[in-house]
Amino acid sequence: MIQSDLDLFGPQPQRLASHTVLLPGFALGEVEALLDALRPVLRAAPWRHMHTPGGQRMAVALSNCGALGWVSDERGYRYSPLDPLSGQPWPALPAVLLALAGRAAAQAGFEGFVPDACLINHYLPGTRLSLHQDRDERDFGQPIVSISLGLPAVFLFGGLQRADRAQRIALNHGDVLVWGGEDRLRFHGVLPVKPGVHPRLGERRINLTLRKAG
Ligand code: MD6
Ligand code: FE
Repeated sequence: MIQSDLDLFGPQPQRLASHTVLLPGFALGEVEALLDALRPVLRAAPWRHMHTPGGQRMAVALSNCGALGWVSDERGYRYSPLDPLSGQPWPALPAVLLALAGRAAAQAGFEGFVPDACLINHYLPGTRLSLHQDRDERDFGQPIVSISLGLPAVFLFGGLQRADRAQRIALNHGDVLVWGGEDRLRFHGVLPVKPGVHPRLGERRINLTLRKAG
């Protein structure tokens, strides 16, 4: 059967918009290496809940690795070379993450992507991420590579205006989403994560977004 022959190659990349590609299961072969690499990162830079400039505690817990890390406080959003909790530089970007991000970006048509920041988001069941744009990076010509682990989530993929209708995209364990070009400033968010227990990660979703921030 033609269908089962195709299945030998796994799920195919899906172009969701002109410069946005979902690579289903792209990270599955490297989950253990990624988790091994994240353990020391999270020991050095533990999960924390940051506050928005308006003073709201963010529901998502986060950390960073790489030369720059995304931080938010009463002064605003920005990338910083230092972890405000420790006063030390963020842990280095693990080689396995750098390599995976480069391969995913190339697969999606962005050659030569070398990220310098990885934002690590942690969701418990019920946690959501409200609609936002990623615009704290210096060069919007560079894509973002997003790796999803653990519980599934519904990603809201909107337009360039906050009020634009959003597509709903399922992001599952091991999926990689690459976006850039004219899609780079689309509004997006994550619906509340449904209760569940992931066989490898338990009651959590972890999302890694790799960026060229500086
Ligand atoms: C998340 N992701 O999936 C949050 N931003 O948990 C993001 O905010 C995001 O996945 C830019 C590009 C891809 C993303
Ligand atoms: Fe984002």
